[in-house]
Amino acid sequence: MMRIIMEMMNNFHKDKILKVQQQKNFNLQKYLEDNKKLINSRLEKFLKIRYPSTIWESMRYTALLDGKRIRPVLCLESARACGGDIEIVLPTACAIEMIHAQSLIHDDLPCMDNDDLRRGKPTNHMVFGESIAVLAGDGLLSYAPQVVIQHTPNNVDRSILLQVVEELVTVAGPLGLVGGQSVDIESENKEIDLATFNYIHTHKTGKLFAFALRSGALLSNAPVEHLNILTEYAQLIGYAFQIADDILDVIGTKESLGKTPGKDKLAKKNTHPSLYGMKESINEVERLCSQAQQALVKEKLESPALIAIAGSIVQKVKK
Ligand code: GRG
Repeated sequence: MMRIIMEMMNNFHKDKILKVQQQKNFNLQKYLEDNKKLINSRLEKFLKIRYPSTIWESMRYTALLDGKRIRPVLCLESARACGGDIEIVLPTACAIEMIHAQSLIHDDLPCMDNDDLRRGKPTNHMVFGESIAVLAGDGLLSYAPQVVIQHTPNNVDRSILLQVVEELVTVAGPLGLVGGQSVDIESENKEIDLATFNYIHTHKTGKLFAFALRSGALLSNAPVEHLNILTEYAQLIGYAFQIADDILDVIGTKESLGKTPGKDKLAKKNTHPSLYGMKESINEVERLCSQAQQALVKEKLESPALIAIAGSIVQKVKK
């Protein structure tokens, strides 16, 4: 039954794919590299080693490994698009990467996905052992809001800061990543309905993407229309990003992914390609990213970087 509904939806979506915009005079690679350098230098400072050193080394290890830093980049870019000050959002951008790193450390543990490779290097528990890896995740999770509270400049309205911190801890917890992960684990080896499938995808990925863009806008005193459009953009590309991750798990290599491919099939996970088929999953990524771009254009929110980032998700799966 679920398959029939999905096929009907796919046919409906087929007609709706708008062209994904490509940014001609925008160097996305350089933009991403420059932003990554800035984020890494702040992460280095926030995660400087202190006593007890093993836990800080373990937290630093995964947080500073060579990942894309796409979530903090989105936070910075959201602020730029709203005319905000990058110095104000940098602590929050780093906190987002810490929460992401925590989810990767815990996701890789033997009791979860049991992976020995992440970001092209041995996973945290392979280097530091399981007990320290659990604590490193816990450490990053609780240190992230502390960084936002202690390092966001004092001229930021305290009620806005409170909203940012509240949204951050909500996204990291049972109403966000933890909720998505627990439903995902319970759904392994089972047929699930569309609502459950969407819940997993939006909570494991979409919510942190949405927070990245929302926090950048909130800390820049953006008007509510901008906040809403950036949230919509984030939800769309967040979903596309998760589908792309599912696709790359099938077609990617250990070298290109920096992690073990084929894990979803092994764990009999309900992924977009396993439910919809590969071709339809690629179409869906294109449709979602195009819709995200249209949302920005409609609201006249100018950001060549956000347009290019949406386009790059499509390119990743169409190569
Ligand atoms: C709270 C334990 C716990 C887990 C939450 C987010 C999550 C659920 C688990 C992490 C593993 C996973 C497959 C998440 C889906 C989101 C995703 C596509 C992660 C990979 O993100 P990238 O591609 O990785 O941005 P890099 O290494 O570039 O940062």
